Amino acid sequence: MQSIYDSAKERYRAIGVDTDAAIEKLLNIHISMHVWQGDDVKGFENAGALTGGIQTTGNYPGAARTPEELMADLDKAFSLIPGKHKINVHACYGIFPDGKIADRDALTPAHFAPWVDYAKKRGIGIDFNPTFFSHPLAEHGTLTNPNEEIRAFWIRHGIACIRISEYFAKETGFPCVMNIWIPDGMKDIPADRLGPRMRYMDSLDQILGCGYDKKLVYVTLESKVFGIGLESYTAGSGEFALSYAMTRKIVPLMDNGHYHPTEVVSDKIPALLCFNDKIALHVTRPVRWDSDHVVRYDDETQEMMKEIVRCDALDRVVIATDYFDASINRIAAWVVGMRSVQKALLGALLLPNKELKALQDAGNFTELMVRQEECKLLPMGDVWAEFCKRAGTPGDGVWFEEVKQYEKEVLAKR
Ligand code: RNT
Ligand code: ZN
Repeated sequence: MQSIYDSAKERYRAIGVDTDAAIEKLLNIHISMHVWQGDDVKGFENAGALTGGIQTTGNYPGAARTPEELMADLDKAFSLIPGKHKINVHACYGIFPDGKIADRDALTPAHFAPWVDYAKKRGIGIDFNPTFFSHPLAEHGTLTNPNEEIRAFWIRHGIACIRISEYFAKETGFPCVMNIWIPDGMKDIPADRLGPRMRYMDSLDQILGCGYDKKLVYVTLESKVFGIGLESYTAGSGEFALSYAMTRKIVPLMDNGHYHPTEVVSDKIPALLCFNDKIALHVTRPVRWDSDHVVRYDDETQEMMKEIVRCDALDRVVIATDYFDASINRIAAWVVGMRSVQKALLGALLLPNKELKALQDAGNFTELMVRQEECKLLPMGDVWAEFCKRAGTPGDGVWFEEVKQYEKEVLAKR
């Protein structure tokens, strides 16, 4: 008897799509999974409240409190996510076994050695982020700060992070993507919009001027429209960040929570690909604002992944997740988000993209619409199940049992 997968394979073959090739491709797409979903962006510095205009809400039990707990939780999540991925670490996740916390400008590779051990043992890479928030000196701005001493502190932090990124790349053998995002901005109407941006530009120039190996470290710059308590002005706006990245030949990063609600990153991906060899993404889910809800298999996630695939840009777009929900089981949050990105990628790989483009170019818009609609009800779920099987990962309907078990045995005891 024909298996469910074989019958799905035939349906796809009828429209010219090779499901085995799609599965194979998906198995080789590595997504950078953010560690900060596991502990609500707290880190290991005992820094107190999360600042910088971002917010986690909820107090679901079981958040990781130590590096050991966070790493164990990451392992649990990775065991339920098909394929091999990378971890994305923030500078506030330095590890201080003697309890002596190094300030942000004094962080060294040694403070991240346990992360390297973790990654090496699992054969994965590490991406990195300087942390320009949740710190007493970040209260009135970091890289834009008019106080030169404070600004210099944050420049030193940026350079320290480049050194740590180089260390990650050398040790793991995978290039390290280092993303710069600062929250700097104003709650109310500024008297000077140019000054902070000029200082931001100069600070970034100083950080990048430290000298680093561009083959080991890809510096990305993330833009934003506004943050909580910073509603009127953001120094690192879309225009600022994109212009900076392009003139300095670093990589622009788009977080799909960082635009006006009717703007879509899916449309921006091909626009930026015209001019940039590489671009980077933070995949998140904004609900009315940059709320950082768990990524789902929704329209915009599908549309973004379609653009990456049909622009033939899987090796040019760096995909990372970025969200933090403290109101639900955090392992499930990781797994749902990562699997949703993968489902969206699979959906994109299972489209007859060449044929659909040809219909567009021929001006055959009626048939284009018909075919696009028909593709929606093809048996992608059966291909997804086969993908999970080939990856050796529990399929839908099975993996959540393991999360429940882990919650009972591990998380509930924290
Ligand atoms: C904030 C940005 C930024 C952070 C992380 C923690 O709005 O999206 O990427 O979420 O650095
Ligand atoms: Zn982001």
